[in-house]
Amino acid sequence: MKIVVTVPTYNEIENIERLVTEILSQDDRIEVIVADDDSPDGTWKAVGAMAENDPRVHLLHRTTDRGRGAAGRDAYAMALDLGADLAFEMDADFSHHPRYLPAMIQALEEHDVVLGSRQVPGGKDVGRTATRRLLTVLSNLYARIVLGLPVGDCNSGFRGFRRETLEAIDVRRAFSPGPAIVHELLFKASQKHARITEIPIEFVDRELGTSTLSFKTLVRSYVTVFRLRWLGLTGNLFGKPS
Ligand SMILES: Nc1nc2c(ncn2[C@@H]2O[C@H](COP(=O)(O)OP(=O)(O)OP(=O)(O)O)[C@@H](O)[C@H]2O)c(=O)[nH]1
Ligand SMILES: [Mg+2]
Repeated sequence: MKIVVTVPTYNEIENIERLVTEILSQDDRIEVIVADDDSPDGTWKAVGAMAENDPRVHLLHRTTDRGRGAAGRDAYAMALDLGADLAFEMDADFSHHPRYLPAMIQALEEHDVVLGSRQVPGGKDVGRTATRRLLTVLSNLYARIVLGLPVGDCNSGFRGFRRETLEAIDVRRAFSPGPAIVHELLFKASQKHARITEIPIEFVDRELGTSTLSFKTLVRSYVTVFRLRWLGLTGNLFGKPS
């Protein structure tokens, strides 16, 4: 069985080498794809050097169409091309700790999608300001209600899919350029009746590196959530067959 863990990165030089090493140490079957958008801090160079010495490390160096969503989509496409049976994604800043991967891998024996979740018993949001936590809770509630998602933490960018589910939702045609890709993939999977489960994680605030989250990105994500609902209602969520 091949397991691929994808990590979108933008300026994560302070985290990436340690993160990739920790991910690989969780399970011998894991390979890692880092999808970097030509980070000015040279994250892609560090990953390129790791990839030269370790066949389990892959660099997806993107130089056009920058964005968290587009990078995530291309990373899943590459995971499928590599023959992944299970494909995961996680942030590079250690908010998502690799130690949860074994339990998430196990969860995919009985489910199609697994989320690392702050919103189930045992899950936590550590080190964030009260304002930031409130923002998370509200945006989560918003996405849950608008999209009717049967999960607690639909904002979670720490998740895994079975190959068949990524194929069923045609992940190569995901259209959200930014972070709303997490809602897009989850909504599409639920529309395809995927069995979704959540395992509790302690989500720890970024210690090193800089956030890419801006007010503009946030507002765009809210608009995308609404658009997703509209596309779902009008039967256009999956587009026309290509
Ligand atoms: N390839 C790529 N990755 C990105 C881009 N923007 C963000 N990322 C990565 O996506 C992940 C999540 O971004 P973060 O900046 O941590 O966003 P956040 O967790 O909402 O914000 P913080 O709380 O400040 O950490 C990280 O691994 C980033 O490096 C982008 O434009 N392209
Ligand atoms: Mg983060």
